[in-house]
Amino acid sequence: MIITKEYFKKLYLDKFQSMHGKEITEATPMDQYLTLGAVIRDFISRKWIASNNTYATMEDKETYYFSLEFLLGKLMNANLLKLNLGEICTEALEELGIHLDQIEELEPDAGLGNGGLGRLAACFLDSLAFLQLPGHGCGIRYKYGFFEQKIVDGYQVELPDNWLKYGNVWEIRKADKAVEVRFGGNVRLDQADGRTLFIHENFDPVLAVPYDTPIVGFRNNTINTLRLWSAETTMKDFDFSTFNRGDYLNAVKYKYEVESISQVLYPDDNHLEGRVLRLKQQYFFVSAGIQSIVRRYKKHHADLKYFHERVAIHINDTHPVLAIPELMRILIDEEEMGWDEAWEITTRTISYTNHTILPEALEKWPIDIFQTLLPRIYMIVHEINERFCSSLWQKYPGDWNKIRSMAVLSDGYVHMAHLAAVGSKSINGVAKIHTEILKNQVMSNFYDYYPHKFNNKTNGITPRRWLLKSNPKLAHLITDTIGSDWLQDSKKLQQLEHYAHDPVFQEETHRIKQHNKAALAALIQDKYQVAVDPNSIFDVQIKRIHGYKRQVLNVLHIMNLYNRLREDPNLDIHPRTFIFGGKAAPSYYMAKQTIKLINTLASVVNQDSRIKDKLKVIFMENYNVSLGEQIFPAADVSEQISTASKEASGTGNMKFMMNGAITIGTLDGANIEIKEEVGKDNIVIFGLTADQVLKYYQEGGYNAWNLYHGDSRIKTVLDQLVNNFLPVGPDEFRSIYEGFLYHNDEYFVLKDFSSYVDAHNQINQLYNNRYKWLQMSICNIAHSGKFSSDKTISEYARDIWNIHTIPIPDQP
Ligand code: DL6
Repeated sequence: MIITKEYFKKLYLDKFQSMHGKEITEATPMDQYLTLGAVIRDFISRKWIASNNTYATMEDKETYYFSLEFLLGKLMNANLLKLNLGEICTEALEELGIHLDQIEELEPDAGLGNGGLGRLAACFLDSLAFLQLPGHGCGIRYKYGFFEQKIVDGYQVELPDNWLKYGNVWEIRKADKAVEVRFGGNVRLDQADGRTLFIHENFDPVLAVPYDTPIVGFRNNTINTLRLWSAETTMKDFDFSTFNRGDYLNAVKYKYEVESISQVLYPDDNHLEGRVLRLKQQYFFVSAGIQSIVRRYKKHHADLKYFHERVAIHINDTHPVLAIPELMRILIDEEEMGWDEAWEITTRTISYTNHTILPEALEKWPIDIFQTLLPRIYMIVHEINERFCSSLWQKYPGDWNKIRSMAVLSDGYVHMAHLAAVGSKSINGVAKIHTEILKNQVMSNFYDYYPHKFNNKTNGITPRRWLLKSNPKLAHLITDTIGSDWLQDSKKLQQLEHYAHDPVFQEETHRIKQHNKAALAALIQDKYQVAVDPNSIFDVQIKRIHGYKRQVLNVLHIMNLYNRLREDPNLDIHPRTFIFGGKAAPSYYMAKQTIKLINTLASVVNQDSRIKDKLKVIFMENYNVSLGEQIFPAADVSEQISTASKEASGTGNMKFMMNGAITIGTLDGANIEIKEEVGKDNIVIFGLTADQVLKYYQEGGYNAWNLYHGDSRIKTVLDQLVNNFLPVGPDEFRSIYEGFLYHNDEYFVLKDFSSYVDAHNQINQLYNNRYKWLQMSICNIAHSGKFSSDKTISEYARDIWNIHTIPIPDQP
């Protein structure tokens, strides 16, 4: 159906009246936003129903991506793009005196994730729908998303992210699909018909209510579903009969406790948060999700023994690993299946991705807490462990150390990664090097035992959001140059290689980059009253603040550069603007001090007129998906400087590359594959390799003290942290200083300092050769298709899930 401007206007006006019951002239911006959301939803609804009907009746498999995090960002503009309604909508609204970009501003970011892992889940959903694959998300509808970051006096302050304050135009509450999830209580054994029954009693019931968000396919008819669960009480509010004697306070307390399960996202990645509430969250959404999948399966299929032929369940890291015992529980306790058959089905249904090798992030739960909260699930995990350990005994008789190191239950803990490895059919890492480290170090015993389960799936990003939406001018230039096929197949971006040396294309690319930089400079001026020159090199590090990501290495290099400029203000360098953004986990002291350090340095450097504007430092507050969409297109240099071996993959590196930034990076995570793809001349690599780092760790580290004394640049910048050079007390950054010298520089910052400085000098030289720089930049864009999440998801679909393209028919 052709949608005309007039038709769109009519839809909008009708919807406005029916929703708000007043004249359009009286509309508030929020009315306008909500109306447009409802109009777009109407476009989606028919396709959504058709997609669900098609999936329900097809003879094929669906996949469910279970994740504690989905970092979606804003959806309005993205949905308009995907429905190909952007232009018509903009023009129609203009005629009504409404500016689309202004009302889009009102949409809150759906920030239901911490960073890489949650954003990856969002890109994967986008690609599933793009590829017309039947694949859905399952997670938690947090009332409060990832906290809002304010910078006060240079420090991070956390504010709640009340993203649902004005409702959510995209979701639909499905109260009729609610299920009960049970916590606590005890399990009584009984016998019936020669079977042992496991009767869970005295539990606390929690009602899991699903809210469905449509995941719109790009210019096709597919609409998949992201189902997010919200925790509610099963009783009616203040149902005093449940609380004998009308115990008002206990009723309120109980309601509060139940609702707290889906209240807030834990703001920590790469670090285990060992609170019971977190375990509750994990079981809550997993149990609700699996119950609803089994229910849907049974509606259309008679026999559960073919469940794994119709359903694939993927667990995004170990957070949803209780999917394994929960599916076992349902098959055994509710569907009366025997253990062996249930285990066969479960282990053919579930697959697992590992996203980190940091030991502090590997989940384990004290057995007593686990058993008290989930008594029946614990019994199942116990049985899984018994059977697994006895099969280990067959293979490694007498090797107790090995068996203990692999057991699901050992040393008083439930080891979630071990449970995932035992109960999944596939275990994948997220970049080649990461998978190798998993196979050869972190999970080497499991690799020895289950070699067939291990495989690599290098991460990817969606080009719809990270190029088409965030950098429309570049997207248009690409389409004008090579045609629009790249929108359907991002590998086609490679054709841009032919234009890497073309002066006209180079100039156009440059013009767009300058436009994007000017827009970011204006934003910086507006928000922070700092003038940054769009002709300076925009050198960007935006990601979570973490020791291993080494923002501090970036800072030490800036301090060194600043020292050189102070000594010689005529130093021949191209002016640089260093831009940082990222949130620290609220309880991570060193990360918070790193933010304070960046802001302190910025306050010194930005005011120093002696250095003639050759250096600026900006910390951009509250980095989130939407801010990223403004920053990636404006970057010249992408900082990917983690300690080699520590960054599983990284996906920011791919977003920068797709927008033409040059990577300065270590041989870590997906940087290695980016280098392979663009060639060594189109990336700047420095620092220790993963093998060297791992060897140092085995040997107990290196001697940072000697480096400090042996390199005057290092000594100067470290001393400047504690000698009143910065306008803070001498102890403000002492912990950072001592981390290097007295705790032996855990992340090898000083060890990599010298080669990092050299790499930056190389960046400076390269940038000064505009022809060479633009050629490198275009080469990066051309090769970024390799890192499209479409490619990644095609591989998951083919190798792990065995799902297929299911086109959804056109709707009248
Ligand atoms: O796989 C997505 C993303 C990787 O790109 C990052 O390298 C990695 O640090 C991140 N891992 C986590 C760990 N959370 N847990 N568990 O966020 O995953």
